[in-house]
Amino acid sequence: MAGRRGALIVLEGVDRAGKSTQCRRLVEALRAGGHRADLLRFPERTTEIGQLISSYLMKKKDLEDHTIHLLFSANRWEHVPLMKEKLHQGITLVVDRYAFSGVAFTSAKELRPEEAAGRGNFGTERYENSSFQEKVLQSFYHLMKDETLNWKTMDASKTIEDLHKEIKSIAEETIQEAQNKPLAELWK
Ligand code: Z5A
Ligand code: MG
Repeated sequence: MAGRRGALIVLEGVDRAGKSTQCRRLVEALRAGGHRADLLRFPERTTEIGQLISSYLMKKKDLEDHTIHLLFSANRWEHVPLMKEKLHQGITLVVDRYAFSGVAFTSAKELRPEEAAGRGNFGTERYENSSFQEKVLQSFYHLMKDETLNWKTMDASKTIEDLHKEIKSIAEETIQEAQNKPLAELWK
Protein backbone atom coordinates (compact mmCIF):
# COMPACT_ATOMS: atom_id res chain seq x y z
CA MET A 1 0.00 0.00 0.00
CA ALA A 2 1.32 3.46 -0.89
CA GLY A 3 3.26 5.19 1.87
CA ARG A 4 3.98 2.02 3.80
CA ARG A 5 7.65 1.45 4.29
CA GLY A 6 9.62 -1.74 4.70
CA ALA A 7 11.26 -2.80 7.95
CA LEU A 8 15.00 -2.92 8.59
CA ILE A 9 15.71 -6.25 10.25
CA VAL A 10 19.31 -6.81 11.34
CA LEU A 11 20.75 -10.09 12.61
CA GLU A 12 23.84 -9.67 14.77
CA GLY A 13 25.88 -12.15 16.74
CA VAL A 14 29.27 -13.75 17.15
CA ASP A 15 31.01 -15.88 14.53
CA ARG A 16 28.95 -18.86 13.37
CA ALA A 17 25.90 -18.04 15.47
CA GLY A 18 23.82 -18.92 12.39
CA LYS A 19 23.09 -15.41 11.12
CA SER A 20 23.56 -16.10 7.40
CA THR A 21 21.48 -19.30 7.60
CA GLN A 22 18.63 -17.47 9.35
CA CYS A 23 18.79 -14.41 7.08
CA ARG A 24 18.44 -16.59 3.98
CA ARG A 25 15.57 -18.60 5.50
CA LEU A 26 13.81 -15.45 6.64
CA VAL A 27 13.89 -13.75 3.24
CA GLU A 28 12.58 -16.92 1.55
CA ALA A 29 9.76 -17.24 4.09
CA LEU A 30 8.77 -13.58 3.93
CA ARG A 31 8.64 -13.72 0.14
CA ALA A 32 6.60 -16.92 0.26
CA GLY A 33 4.20 -15.10 2.60
CA GLY A 34 3.68 -12.32 0.08
CA HIS A 35 6.07 -9.73 1.57
CA ARG A 36 8.58 -7.83 -0.50
CA ALA A 37 11.95 -8.61 1.11
CA ASP A 38 15.62 -8.40 0.10
CA LEU A 39 18.75 -9.80 1.71
CA LEU A 40 21.84 -7.68 2.40
CA ARG A 41 25.06 -8.59 4.18
CA PHE A 42 27.97 -6.63 5.65
CA PRO A 43 30.72 -6.76 4.79
CA GLU A 44 29.38 -6.77 1.23
CA ARG A 45 32.52 -8.17 -0.34
CA THR A 46 31.62 -7.54 -4.01
CA THR A 47 32.35 -3.79 -4.12
CA GLU A 48 35.89 -2.35 -4.40
CA ILE A 49 35.82 -1.44 -0.71
CA GLY A 50 34.39 -4.88 0.06
CA GLN A 51 37.24 -6.56 -1.77
CA LEU A 52 39.79 -4.68 0.35
CA ILE A 53 37.93 -5.79 3.49
CA SER A 54 37.85 -9.36 2.27
CA SER A 55 41.63 -9.38 1.65
CA TYR A 56 42.12 -8.02 5.17
CA LEU A 57 39.86 -10.68 6.73
CA MET A 58 41.62 -13.43 4.80
CA LYS A 59 44.95 -12.07 6.12
CA LYS A 60 46.15 -11.38 2.57
CA LYS A 61 46.44 -7.71 3.43
CA ASP A 62 47.37 -5.83 6.61
CA LEU A 63 45.58 -2.58 7.34
CA GLU A 64 45.91 -0.15 10.23
CA ASP A 65 43.03 -0.56 12.75
CA HIS A 66 41.36 2.82 12.11
CA THR A 67 41.66 2.29 8.38
CA ILE A 68 39.86 -1.06 8.38
CA HIS A 69 37.22 0.31 10.76
CA LEU A 70 36.50 3.14 8.33
CA LEU A 71 36.43 0.77 5.38
CA PHE A 72 33.77 -1.37 7.11
CA SER A 73 31.83 1.85 7.75
CA ALA A 74 32.28 3.07 4.16
CA ASN A 75 31.08 -0.31 2.93
CA ARG A 76 27.79 0.29 4.76
CA TRP A 77 27.52 3.93 3.71
CA GLU A 78 27.96 3.07 0.05
CA HIS A 79 24.75 1.01 0.37
CA VAL A 80 22.68 3.51 2.39
CA PRO A 81 21.07 5.38 -0.55
CA LEU A 82 19.88 2.08 -2.04
CA MET A 83 18.72 0.82 1.37
CA LYS A 84 16.67 3.97 1.97
CA GLU A 85 15.18 3.76 -1.50
CA LYS A 86 14.11 0.15 -0.97
CA LEU A 87 12.69 0.82 2.50
CA HIS A 88 10.67 3.75 1.14
CA GLN A 89 9.40 1.51 -1.66
CA GLY A 90 8.00 -0.85 0.98
CA ILE A 91 10.72 -3.49 0.68
CA THR A 92 11.80 -5.08 3.96
CA LEU A 93 15.56 -5.48 4.30
CA VAL A 94 17.00 -8.45 6.13
CA VAL A 95 20.58 -7.51 6.96
CA ASP A 96 23.29 -10.02 7.89
CA ARG A 97 25.43 -7.89 10.33
CA TYR A 98 25.36 -4.09 10.39
CA ALA A 99 26.93 -1.16 12.26
CA PHE A 100 26.71 -3.01 15.60
CA SER A 101 29.34 -5.44 14.30
CA GLY A 102 31.39 -2.39 13.33
CA VAL A 103 31.39 -1.16 16.94
CA ALA A 104 31.67 -4.56 18.60
CA PHE A 105 34.58 -5.88 16.53
CA THR A 106 36.63 -2.68 16.64
CA SER A 107 36.15 -2.28 20.39
CA ALA A 108 37.11 -5.94 20.97
CA LYS A 109 40.57 -5.08 19.57
CA GLU A 110 41.50 -3.82 23.03
CA LEU A 111 42.23 -7.48 23.68
CA ARG A 112 45.92 -7.91 24.55
CA PRO A 113 47.87 -9.71 21.80
CA GLU A 114 49.32 -12.26 24.26
CA GLU A 115 45.77 -13.11 25.37
CA ALA A 116 44.77 -13.76 21.79
CA ALA A 117 47.82 -15.86 20.94
CA GLY A 118 47.51 -19.58 20.24
CA ARG A 119 43.75 -19.92 20.53
CA GLY A 120 41.68 -22.92 19.48
CA ASN A 121 40.73 -23.71 15.95
CA PHE A 122 37.83 -21.34 15.52
CA GLY A 123 38.30 -20.55 11.84
CA THR A 124 40.97 -19.18 9.59
CA GLU A 125 39.87 -15.59 9.15
CA ARG A 126 40.99 -12.73 11.34
CA TYR A 127 38.94 -12.31 14.60
CA GLU A 128 38.01 -16.00 14.64
CA ASN A 129 39.17 -16.99 18.10
CA SER A 130 37.13 -17.58 21.20
CA SER A 131 38.32 -14.84 23.54
CA PHE A 132 38.04 -12.21 20.82
CA GLN A 133 34.49 -13.40 20.18
CA GLU A 134 33.75 -13.21 23.95
CA LYS A 135 34.74 -9.52 23.87
CA VAL A 136 32.53 -9.02 20.83
CA LEU A 137 29.61 -10.61 22.68
CA GLN A 138 30.06 -8.29 25.67
CA SER A 139 30.07 -5.32 23.32
CA PHE A 140 26.81 -6.53 21.70
CA TYR A 141 25.22 -6.75 25.19
CA HIS A 142 26.31 -3.18 25.83
CA LEU A 143 24.85 -1.97 22.51
CA MET A 144 21.56 -3.73 23.26
CA LYS A 145 20.95 -1.36 26.19
CA ASP A 146 19.82 1.20 23.61
CA GLU A 147 16.04 0.96 24.02
CA THR A 148 15.31 3.03 20.93
CA LEU A 149 16.28 -0.07 18.94
CA ASN A 150 13.91 -2.96 19.15
CA TRP A 151 16.37 -5.75 20.07
CA LYS A 152 15.26 -9.35 20.51
CA THR A 153 17.64 -11.98 21.83
CA MET A 154 17.70 -15.47 20.31
CA ASP A 155 19.16 -18.63 21.81
CA ALA A 156 21.43 -19.67 18.94
CA SER A 157 21.81 -23.21 20.33
CA LYS A 158 18.26 -24.06 19.26
CA THR A 159 17.66 -25.93 15.99
CA ILE A 160 17.72 -24.05 12.69
CA GLU A 161 13.99 -24.76 12.28
CA ASP A 162 12.97 -23.57 15.75
CA LEU A 163 15.02 -20.41 15.42
CA HIS A 164 13.56 -19.78 11.98
CA LYS A 165 9.98 -19.98 13.28
CA GLU A 166 10.79 -17.61 16.13
CA ILE A 167 12.59 -15.11 13.90
CA LYS A 168 9.88 -15.24 11.24
CA SER A 169 7.18 -14.46 13.75
CA ILE A 170 9.16 -11.52 15.22
CA ALA A 171 9.91 -10.26 11.69
CA GLU A 172 6.23 -10.31 10.72
CA GLU A 173 5.32 -8.31 13.83
CA THR A 174 8.15 -5.89 13.12
CA ILE A 175 7.01 -5.36 9.54
CA GLN A 176 3.51 -4.50 10.81
CA GLU A 177 4.85 -2.12 13.46
CA ALA A 178 7.35 -0.40 11.15
CA GLN A 179 5.06 0.29 8.23
CA ASN A 180 3.48 3.43 9.63
CA LYS A 181 6.57 4.75 11.42
CA PRO A 182 8.82 7.29 9.71
CA LEU A 183 12.28 6.06 8.82
CA ALA A 184 14.70 7.06 11.60
CA GLU A 185 18.49 7.50 11.46
CA LEU A 186 20.76 5.28 13.52
CA TRP A 187 22.83 7.00 16.27
CA LYS A 188 21.74 10.54 15.39
N1 Z5A B 1 33.12 -7.30 10.86
C1 Z5A B 1 33.81 -6.22 11.42
O1 Z5A B 1 34.88 -6.40 12.01
N2 Z5A B 1 33.31 -4.97 11.30
C2 Z5A B 1 32.14 -4.71 10.64
O2 Z5A B 1 31.72 -3.55 10.54
C3 Z5A B 1 31.42 -5.84 10.08
C4 Z5A B 1 31.94 -7.11 10.21
C5 Z5A B 1 30.13 -5.60 9.36
C6 Z5A B 1 33.27 -11.33 8.58
O3 Z5A B 1 31.89 -11.32 8.76
C7 Z5A B 1 33.94 -10.62 9.71
O4 Z5A B 1 33.76 -9.20 9.62
C8 Z5A B 1 33.38 -10.99 11.05
C9 Z5A B 1 32.94 -9.68 11.68
C10 Z5A B 1 33.70 -8.65 10.93
N3 Z5A B 1 34.46 -11.59 11.79
N4 Z5A B 1 34.28 -12.51 12.58
N5 Z5A B 1 34.03 -13.32 13.27
P1 Z5A B 1 30.96 -12.40 8.05
O5 Z5A B 1 29.58 -12.06 8.44
O6 Z5A B 1 31.33 -12.45 6.64
O7 Z5A B 1 31.40 -13.81 8.64
P2 Z5A B 1 31.14 -14.46 10.07
O8 Z5A B 1 30.27 -13.72 10.91
O9 Z5A B 1 32.48 -14.91 10.48
O10 Z5A B 1 30.13 -15.37 10.23
P3 Z5A B 1 29.76 -16.63 9.64
O11 Z5A B 1 30.87 -17.60 9.73
O12 Z5A B 1 29.26 -16.20 8.31
O13 Z5A B 1 28.63 -17.10 10.68
P4 Z5A B 1 27.05 -17.09 10.65
O14 Z5A B 1 26.55 -16.43 9.44
O15 Z5A B 1 26.59 -16.59 11.93
O16 Z5A B 1 26.68 -18.64 10.61
P5 Z5A B 1 26.12 -19.53 9.41
O17 Z5A B 1 26.99 -19.44 8.21
O18 Z5A B 1 24.68 -19.31 9.26
O19 Z5A B 1 26.28 -20.97 10.10
C11 Z5A B 1 27.56 -21.51 10.38
C12 Z5A B 1 27.45 -23.07 10.36
O20 Z5A B 1 26.61 -23.50 11.42
C13 Z5A B 1 26.83 -23.63 9.07
O21 Z5A B 1 27.44 -24.84 8.79
C14 Z5A B 1 25.36 -23.83 9.44
O22 Z5A B 1 24.74 -24.82 8.68
C15 Z5A B 1 25.48 -24.21 10.90
N6 Z5A B 1 24.32 -23.77 11.69
C16 Z5A B 1 23.64 -22.60 11.58
N7 Z5A B 1 22.65 -22.53 12.50
C17 Z5A B 1 22.71 -23.68 13.22
C18 Z5A B 1 21.94 -24.19 14.31
N8 Z5A B 1 20.92 -23.51 14.84
N9 Z5A B 1 22.27 -25.40 14.80
C19 Z5A B 1 23.30 -26.10 14.27
N10 Z5A B 1 24.07 -25.68 13.23
C20 Z5A B 1 23.78 -24.48 12.71
MG1 MG C 1 27.60 -15.35 7.94
